[in-house]
Amino acid sequence: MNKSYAEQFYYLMKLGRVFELRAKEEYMKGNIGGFLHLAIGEEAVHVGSVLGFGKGDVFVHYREHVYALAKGIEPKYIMAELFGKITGVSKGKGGSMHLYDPKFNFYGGNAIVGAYIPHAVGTAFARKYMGDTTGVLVAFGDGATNSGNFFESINTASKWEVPVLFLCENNYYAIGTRIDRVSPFVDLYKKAKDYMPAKQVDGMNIFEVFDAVKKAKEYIESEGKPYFIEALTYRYEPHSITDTGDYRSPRELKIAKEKDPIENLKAIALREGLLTEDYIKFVDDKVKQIVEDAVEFAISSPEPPLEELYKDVFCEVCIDVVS
Ligand SMILES: Cc1ncc(C[n+]2csc(CCOP(=O)(O)OP(=O)(O)O)c2C)c(N)n1
Ligand SMILES: [Mg+2]
Repeated sequence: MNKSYAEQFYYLMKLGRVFELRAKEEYMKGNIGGFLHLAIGEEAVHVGSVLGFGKGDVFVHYREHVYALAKGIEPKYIMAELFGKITGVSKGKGGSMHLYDPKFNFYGGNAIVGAYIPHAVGTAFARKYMGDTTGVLVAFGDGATNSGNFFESINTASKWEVPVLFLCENNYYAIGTRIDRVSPFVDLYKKAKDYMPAKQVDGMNIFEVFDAVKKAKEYIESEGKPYFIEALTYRYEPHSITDTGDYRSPRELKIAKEKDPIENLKAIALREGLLTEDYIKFVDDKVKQIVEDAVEFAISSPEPPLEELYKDVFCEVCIDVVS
């Protein structure tokens, strides 16, 4: 592992955390409406997978702010989207669950559990069909692995040899339902292992996530076949901002926080000489400023004008076809 990666890991994980904590504050003030799902605690999976995957399309769920930041979308456009402003990445019409920017190969942001897994398989199939070997990354939760979309996708990707990396974030809960209440086994890579190579990694350790994803990417692109990774992780916040989270004991939360992915990275990187205390301080100050600027930008941006209401709702080509 080189220094430059460790620096990017720290910068993006810290940016993600500060961004989300600030978004929570703004939600409480009433400046952000709708839903807000925070990924605090899961940053090693979100940042490590995007950087490990490198170039390629990414499809994710509704807990996607950190994925979007890691893909390179500017924080101010994400914050403005949360505020419902026209300068937002989806023109203020998508909100927190629908961040989307094809310029960054970032295809969401999807509110429906598991619904976009087949989209990722279809996209990877299309790329392969057209002679492009670039693989596709799709991330989803433990809950999504109980859906029909998930099983249909792993079946099709395996049979048709589609280069998709399936990344399951096992944070043990689907809203308030613990995984052992709804799945016959809790090691979720077992759901895919008869279809494709499948492994489990420590999702609180960004080095482990990064390495596993990088190797998986090499595999899917050289073989043209799928791969499955289960990352064990934990979300510190309740499912969404309107959830009480009281289905988890304070003790369970405390134990999870002892493995904090940012503290974990700091400890390893300082020990190995990959980060310095000065760099950490520099990043801590810088991300605070970036996030404050993003909030300022969001507050001062206008709301979408009325005439935007029906734009981007239907595909223009499709409208031509049916009219
Ligand atoms: C098809 C569908 N069913 C139910 C819901 C309601 N819902 C939203 S999030 C969620 C839990 C998903 O849990 P998981 O896949 O583990 O992801 P996590 O929230 O833990 O990241 C549910 C049931 C939904 N959005 N879509
Ligand atoms: Mg979950």
